[in-house]
Amino acid sequence: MAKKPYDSKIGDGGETQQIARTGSEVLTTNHGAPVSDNQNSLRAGARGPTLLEDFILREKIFHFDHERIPERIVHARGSTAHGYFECTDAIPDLSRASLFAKKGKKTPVFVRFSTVAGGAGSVDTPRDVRGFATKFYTDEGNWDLVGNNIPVFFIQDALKFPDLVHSVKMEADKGYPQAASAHDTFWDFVSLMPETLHTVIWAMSDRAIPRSYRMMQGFGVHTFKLVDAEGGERFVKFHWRPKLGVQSLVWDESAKLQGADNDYHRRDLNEAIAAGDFPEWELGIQVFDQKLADSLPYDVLDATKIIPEEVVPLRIIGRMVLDRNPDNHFAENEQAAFLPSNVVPGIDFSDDPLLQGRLFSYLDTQKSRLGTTNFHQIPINAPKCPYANMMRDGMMQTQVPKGRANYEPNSLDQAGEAPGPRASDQGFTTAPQQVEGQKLRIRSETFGDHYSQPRMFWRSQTDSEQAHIASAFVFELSKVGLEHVRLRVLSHLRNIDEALAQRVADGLAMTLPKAAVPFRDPVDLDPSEALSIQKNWNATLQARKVGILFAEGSDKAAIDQLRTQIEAAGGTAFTIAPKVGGVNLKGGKMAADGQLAGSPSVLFDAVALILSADQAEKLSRDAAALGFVMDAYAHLKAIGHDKGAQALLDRAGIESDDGVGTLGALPDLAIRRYWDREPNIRDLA
Ligand code: HDE
Repeated sequence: MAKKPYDSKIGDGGETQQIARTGSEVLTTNHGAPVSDNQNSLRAGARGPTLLEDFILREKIFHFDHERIPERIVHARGSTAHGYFECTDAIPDLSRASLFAKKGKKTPVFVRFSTVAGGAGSVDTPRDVRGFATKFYTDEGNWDLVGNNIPVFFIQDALKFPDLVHSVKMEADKGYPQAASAHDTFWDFVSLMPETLHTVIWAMSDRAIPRSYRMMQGFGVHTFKLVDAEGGERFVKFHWRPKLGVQSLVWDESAKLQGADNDYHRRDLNEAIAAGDFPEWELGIQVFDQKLADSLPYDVLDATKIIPEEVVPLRIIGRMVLDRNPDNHFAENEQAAFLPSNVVPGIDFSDDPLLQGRLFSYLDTQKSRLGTTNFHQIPINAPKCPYANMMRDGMMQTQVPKGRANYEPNSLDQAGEAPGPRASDQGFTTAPQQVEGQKLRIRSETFGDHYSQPRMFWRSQTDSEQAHIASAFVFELSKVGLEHVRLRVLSHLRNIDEALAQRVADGLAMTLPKAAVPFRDPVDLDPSEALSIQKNWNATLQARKVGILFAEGSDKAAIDQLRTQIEAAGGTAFTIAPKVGGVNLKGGKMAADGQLAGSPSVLFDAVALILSADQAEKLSRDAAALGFVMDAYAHLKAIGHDKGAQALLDRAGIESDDGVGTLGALPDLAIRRYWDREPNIRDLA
């Protein structure tokens, strides 16, 4: 074949090769015209100007120029997956929702996990609340449960949402910090709005640095209603419980992960699903009536409050399995539109003022982001059940309705024409509710206690978790330049817990100010075991990743054996060597999954060192190897090693403890972190 100027050169041999074409599909323009040359624009002569008539070039560049759509104002960075919900305990007595009607009934779902503050291209592991939005494609329409991994929210009234978001996003003048709450404006706002404190203390806890999307709880946050076939209604709160249990990172690790792997959570989700290791959650409900609501010392319509599981236990009614990765990020992530107003018969809203505001906001935002009222026709958003109405036309309309019945009522059927859809007795009905009162801008006094629940949260944590919370406050406030703001935060912490306030003040080297004057005096609520991650740790190797460091002369049999043991226990083994291509070992040659400098130990839950004495000596003078070991130790991870690795451990200053052991012990050690080690290696507040 004659060479063309656009033929690419490959290899060193100077041979040329036609750009690979696979498949038999013909490349066309958007309007279907076949394209003969996708390498050269139309020119007047080989070195002359490009011609305006080149519709192929113009269409391609025009489309490219408009590829981006506005990112979400919050929750811009997200990761998605498809799967199904299966009802495991039918509740027709509580709700007429068809997805809960029968044990074993499956409903397709689509989930989007997200961070809140950062832009779409930001990192996965900042300290932040995580979104947990689920779209159930039920046979009576889409139900979107648009929740978070923290069961409470910062504010009580939707009117404050723009202020909250402005304060946490990059500061308006500087354009930084990206994806971080550790700056003046956030702490200024929250310290002036004590209703934020409950969510703030959750955000300062390890809940805000999850290990994996697969290891997060999800919460509907608001109180909703379940409505049965007779119209009977009860209050409900929705909870997702991960099968793997809740696990979190430690702060230094999450900060370093931002350099090691921006896509840490997205990759974890994608790889797990691709490997057939399908993430799973249970759906639990807390159901209660008005009488119980009236008996509580807080208002169930206040989204800054939880109802502890010890007060209203969870009833598990289903499970969700995510078993399919998206094929296309844009179509199945950027274009996904979740709306809390998407409910189905059997599920209804409460009067929570934050929820009421959300019902408006999400519909509105889709028009701005997706550009058309017809965003529901985009495949990811479209119901999987039949839908029909008399809404017509608009930008990007893809449907071609037949006939002229675009109004109702009509009598076109009497003329033999299709009359179009009609409302049905079985349709969505709002449960009747007595509403009266003066028209006022007012907040109920029952929303006025801002300290009791943060106190309950603090007192429900282990010593180690409390130290993390206190240290997180110190870290964040250390980045706040305005001293009066730091003092104001301390004045609130005194009302939550004096010891917490004192620790944070000591950590900042500040003197405690007077306590803030509470609107309502806090009360001591019983601590709730369910609120601690460490007390509920699911000790398993399932979904945990072990990094195995080896080098020239390492014992191949030991590597193979460890890998087999880890995989048998449900974990993943990842090998790391100074060179990836393959090194000579005792017992054969082996390529590594990752190169040492690009595979720091923050990427793993535990590490193994399988090294000859010579190589351990050599690596003990290599910063990447030392960092690998020191970080694993500092991040409270199990370390298994053979005798040869001792020189590296010694140089890294590793002291033996329960988490440091032989290679044989590692699979058992790697199921948890070693919180007891922490006071020896980190100065916590
Ligand atoms: Fe959102 N929120 N939000 N939010 N939210 C959005 O909707 C909003 C709130 C949550 O993966 C936006 O489509 C207001 C609570 C998640 O696509 C926007 C208020 C909770 C997601 C919006 C709240 C959430 C969003 C941005 C106060 C937990 C991501 C783009 C009244 C229960 C969904 C979009 C996804 C997204 C508004 C409060 C969770 C602007 C006005 C409370 C998980 O419409």
